[in-house]
Formats: sequence, structure tokens, C-alpha cells
Amino acid sequence: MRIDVVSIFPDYLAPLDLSLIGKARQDGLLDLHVHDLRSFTTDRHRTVDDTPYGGGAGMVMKPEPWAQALSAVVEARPEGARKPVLIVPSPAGERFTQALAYELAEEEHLTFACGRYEGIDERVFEWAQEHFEVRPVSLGDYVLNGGEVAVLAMVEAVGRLLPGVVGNPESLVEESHSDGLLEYPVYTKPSQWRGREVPAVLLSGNHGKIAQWRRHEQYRRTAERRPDLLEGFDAGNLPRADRSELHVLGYDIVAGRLVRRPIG
Ligand code: JCK
Repeated sequence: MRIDVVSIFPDYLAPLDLSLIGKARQDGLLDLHVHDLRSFTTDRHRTVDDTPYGGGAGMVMKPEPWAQALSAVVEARPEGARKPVLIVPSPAGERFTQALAYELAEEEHLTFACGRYEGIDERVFEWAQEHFEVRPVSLGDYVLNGGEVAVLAMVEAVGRLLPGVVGNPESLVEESHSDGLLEYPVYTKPSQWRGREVPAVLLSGNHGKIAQWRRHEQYRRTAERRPDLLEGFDAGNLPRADRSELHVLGYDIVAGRLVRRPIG
């Protein structure tokens, strides 16, 4: 896969040289190019921003450096490739999810446009639609200072799905079968540590009981931390032990779906 990133802070993307993603680049699985937006300016001060039409706080990124940078990316794209995807990190984008990561991992070319200030002149995206499939994407409902941190997260989430990037592909298989619940807790040696014991069932060697304990821990955690994930959960053909655990946690099964039992 080829990935291009355009930013006024190319050094912000330095962590992509490290760890799993850095290794994928060294192994030739990921062809990553980071471009400095300022190198596409033509004025003496390398200006990338200006005041907003209509007034208001902050500055807006000027369109021309973006058109120059994105044109250079289009020129450099792989031979015969289809319309590349342009991901625009934005607090006003669709949410980045694991489903979107899987979708993007199928592409041969991704481009990321990292805005700063109050964002990029909207006309850039209208123009870019002629060359790219433009997708504004948000990392989550909080405000960052620019797109770079979101790109680090998205490149890592997409990159680890590429064939050969994760050393043990079984972990990816397990993940893709993960059931929309939070993970169970994990433990390693020593079995006693600072007066705390690993749950006995995990030392029992009884794989049926271990699987059931882990699933119940998933339900407990999900009910506690992410009840939104349980509402409407497909409980159509769960084992009796699971139904009873969910009942204890305050959920009923109505027409095969979990519903939070009304309180009082
Ligand atoms: C890209 C510039 C900074 C700050 C205006 C926003 C009410 C607009 C993001 N999950 C995410 N949060 N933030 C970003 C993100 C922020 C960015 C840019 C992505 C480019 N900024 C900024 C404030 C505003 N307010 C809420 C008005 C931009 C992602 N992905």
C-alpha cells in the first residue's frame, strides 16, 4: 500500500518510522511519503494561512498550497491505480471505526491531508473530488489542534491490517471474530504478585470453564464501561449460562436482542 501524508509539521509523523509500522516500511509492505505543505508555497514567507471570510476567531488554511501538494501526490500515484482516497481528519467527519480501518486496508493508495488552525478552505475539497474520493473522518468527539495525531492513529490501525505486518496473523483472526464486546482481562507470570493472585480458573487447565469465565468478564466490563455496546446486542442463540450472567447484569432478551431492564 502507498500512503501520502501532507502536513505543515512533517516531523509530527516521525513515529511512523518506529515499531510495527516502521518495520512494515523497511519490509516494503508500506510505501509511506510525508510531504511538507510549506514546500508547495511560492511566497517569501511560505504562508499557509489567512483570516476567515465572514469573520470569527483563528485562521484558515489557504487553498493554493493544498492544490499544489495534492496535485503532486496525484502525479506520483501508482501506475494504473484507481481514484485514490483522500482522508481529511476533521472534528466534523464521519467516525473512524475498526470497520472503516478494514475498508481502507483494501485500498492501494491513501492520502491524508492534515489541517491546522480552524481547518482548510472548503473549496479545496470540492476541487479535490475530481482527483480523489474525499472522506472527512473524525477520530472521536473531542477537539485536537490538527490532523496529525489522528493520522498517526489511522495509519497504525490500517497498517497493522496489511498482509504480513502483524507477526502473528492469528491475533488478527481472533480480532475479526471479536464479538462487539470489550476484551476480557489478561494476566501473566508470576501467579502471585504483590499479594494479588491470578484468578484460579485460569490456572485450572479447564478450557471450557476458562472460555466461559472470559466471556462473562467481557459482559461485566461491557455493562460497566460501554453499556451502549450491549443495547440491541444479538443474544439470539447464547448459551443458558450467558443469558443468566446477562440477567444478573440487568439485561433481558426481547426478540433475540438485549435490552436494559427498566429500573424500579
Ligand atoms: C483536523 C484543525 C483544529 C480546532 C473548531 C471544533 C467546534 C476546528 C479531529 N477527532 C478530532 N478532533 N479534532 C480533530 C481535528 C482538529 C483539527 C484539524 C482534525 C485541523 N483542527 C480545530 C477547532 C475547530 N471547533 C468543534 C468548533 C479545527 C480529527 N480527526
